[in-house]
Amino acid sequence: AWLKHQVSGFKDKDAFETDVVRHVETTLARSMFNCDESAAYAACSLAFRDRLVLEWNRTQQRQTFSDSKRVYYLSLEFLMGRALDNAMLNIGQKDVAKAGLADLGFRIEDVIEQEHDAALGNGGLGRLAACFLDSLASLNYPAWGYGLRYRYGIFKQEIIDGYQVEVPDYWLDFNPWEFPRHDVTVDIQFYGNVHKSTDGSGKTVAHWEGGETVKAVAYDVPVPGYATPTTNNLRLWSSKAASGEFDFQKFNSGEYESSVADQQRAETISAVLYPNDNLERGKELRLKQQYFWVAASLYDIVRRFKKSKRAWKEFPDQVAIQLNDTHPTLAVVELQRILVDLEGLEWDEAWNIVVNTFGYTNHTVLPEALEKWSVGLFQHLLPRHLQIIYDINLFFLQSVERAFPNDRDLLGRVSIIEESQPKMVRMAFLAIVGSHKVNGVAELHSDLIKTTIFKDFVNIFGPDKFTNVTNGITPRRWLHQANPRLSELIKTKTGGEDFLTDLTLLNKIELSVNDKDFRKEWAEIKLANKVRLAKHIKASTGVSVNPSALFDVQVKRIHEYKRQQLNIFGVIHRYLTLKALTPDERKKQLPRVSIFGGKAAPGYWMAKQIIHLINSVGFVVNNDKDIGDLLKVVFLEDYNVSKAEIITPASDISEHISTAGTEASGTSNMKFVLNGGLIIGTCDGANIEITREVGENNIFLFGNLAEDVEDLRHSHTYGAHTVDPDLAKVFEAIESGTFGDQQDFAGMITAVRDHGDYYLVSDDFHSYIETHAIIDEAYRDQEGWITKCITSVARMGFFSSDRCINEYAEGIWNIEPLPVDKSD
Ligand code: 26Y
Repeated sequence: AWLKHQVSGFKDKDAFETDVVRHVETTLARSMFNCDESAAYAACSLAFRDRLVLEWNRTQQRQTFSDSKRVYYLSLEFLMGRALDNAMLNIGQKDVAKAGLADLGFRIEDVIEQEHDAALGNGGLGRLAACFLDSLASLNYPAWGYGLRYRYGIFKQEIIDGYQVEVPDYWLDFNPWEFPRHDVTVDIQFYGNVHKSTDGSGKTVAHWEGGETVKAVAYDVPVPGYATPTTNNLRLWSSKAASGEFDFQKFNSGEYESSVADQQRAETISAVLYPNDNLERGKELRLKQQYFWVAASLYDIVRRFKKSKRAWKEFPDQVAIQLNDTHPTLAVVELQRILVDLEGLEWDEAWNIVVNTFGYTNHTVLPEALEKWSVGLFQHLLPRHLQIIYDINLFFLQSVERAFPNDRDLLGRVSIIEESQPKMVRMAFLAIVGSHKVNGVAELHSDLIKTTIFKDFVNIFGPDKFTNVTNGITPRRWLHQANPRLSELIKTKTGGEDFLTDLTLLNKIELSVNDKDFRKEWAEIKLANKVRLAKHIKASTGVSVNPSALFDVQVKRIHEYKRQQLNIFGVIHRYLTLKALTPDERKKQLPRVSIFGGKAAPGYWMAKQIIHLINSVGFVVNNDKDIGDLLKVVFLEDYNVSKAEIITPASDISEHISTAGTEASGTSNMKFVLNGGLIIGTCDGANIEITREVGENNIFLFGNLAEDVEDLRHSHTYGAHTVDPDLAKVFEAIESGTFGDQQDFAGMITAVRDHGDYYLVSDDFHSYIETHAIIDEAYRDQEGWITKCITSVARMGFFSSDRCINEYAEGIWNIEPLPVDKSD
């Protein structure tokens, strides 16, 4: 028992307090008399961190000694949010902290609030990576995340006069959750030239020489599992000038300025997260980020493997690497380079290892989001990698030619090099060729990639290489942490906390769907969550909203394909309809609050126009005396993970209304339903599987199907495009200046009316409006509504990221959990 493996938490609240006081007085060098909330946050975090690091070290030792296969999740984005609340809950000692902090004069909520979100991501893809890390640790899988330690995360959004303004997110001022590893560094090379020579045996060897070198420094973040001692590692790389602080030679020879400039240029690599989501811009610095991160991570992974003294062919038995979208695809090339150029393996032997090591997850079919890099840029920045890509392509095309002789069109279509002007490297094709499995993130999406963008590759490699792993979310953060009262209530009906590690146990609450007390408590919790959000709305926008109104929420990145414009046009339609009623008729209407949130990429003009229209509509509607509480429209500034934790539990209806076939999965749809809200949505992404699970009666679907989108688009271009009559009235209102200068919104209208309505806003408008009317009627029947909500939550077990991670582990990574023997 002297080596007891369990989370060594605090014995009691007094032990916790002692540690907090010690950190305030010694680590922070402050006195308890002037300990404010931010110092309390710091000390509380340090106290919990101390507990975590012990388990973290043990976990790493256990994984090393057991010699088991590990998965490395490579993602340019990890949207982690806050760490303290999560750590307290996963260790199971939030109540201890709450009592201890109360003794010291603090409310735990205020202390938690002090933490700056770790916002190293744009949206769904980055948050998915964070949910995966939580599940990997909670399920005791040997796993590491690898990413970049951006000095600036996603920008902070301010709304000024109805417009988005971007402010830098400097989040590293005080971050107790990261550990700099100044001893773990890797030199990363860029530019230079390739020379070939012949070795003793007559073999040609490539040497990549010259260029510039930048240092990668590791920063480690502990990732605690829920109710397990397993604490995995997230390693983030930070860039630094290779010569140390300054180039001393330059410094001493009087070139002080240029030595500083070199240093700054090196540090620029990890300075900022690119804020585009689903829009590729082809910037050199982004390719530099990708190589810097991939090369450092692979060096680290290979170094660890080499310590095991195994033969190279065993590499894929020890290592699985998952590519989160194409952003880390250079890893395929880099591993091949390490094996062939540095380790001297034969090409074919090396390539076998590479392919068996990698898996690739695709997150989009949108053409503008598919990564391509110009051959010229590659030649300049990574000359040896370009040669290797050409060789990979050559051998691949030769194999295609053998299997499908004389099909030149096919060779052109699948070539990793696009023969355009300029020539481009197609990263998705490289990722497919370099991986043993390719997966989409929801059933419809996985079918679509097989029949559209990757169709030829299904013919070439066979259908088994392509698979589906439907996304999931962690119920720890998205139920237990975000909605503690609902979690407590569910616990009483499922017999304990096991549902948090086996979410299918939620089905037990369906037995209580008619239990009066249960339903009453359910409704009270939803109302309390709405009251909380109403307070946040008041504080951040000044608008008072009625918590008993129907809360209709759309929070996600602003993008034309996600169709926030459809939503706001629908809101305008509702406003016009209300205005046309008599005061008596109005009294019979259902009060609603339309809540929007989300960031627009700084260069995405149309997305910014959408934000401006939402705010302009809000300004008019919220101040219209005829309307009162019947309709409020608010835009919540700076939507992020910690705000999602307040917003998600407070929705009655949330909107997942992308043009069918465009949203790969969506994950907030899962979060809203898990928190007892219903969905209005299109037949797209995971909405379809949510419908399968919860039943058609418990979701509000509308709109055209994916299979019809192409024909509809065609009919716009070649036929006369008449706008839906109700939508035409909305346009009239905007154009007559009802919401301010119509010029400000002209682009949104012409996109639909004159430029082919690519996203089918007009085609789906009628069905959208009708469905909202159905929702009003359904909501009036509060008892029926609550039944729908409870039934839906009961059936959401499938959408746990635990299920999802188990599918990856079995079907793609071939890894096993490393059990923790409590009596060890
Ligand atoms: C190439 C670069 C500009 C780029 C950067 C970020 C491209 C894409 C992205 C982010 C994509 C993203 O967040 N995709 C979302 O992934 C989620 C997780 O799988 C899906 O649920 C969601 O439908 C998809 O849009």
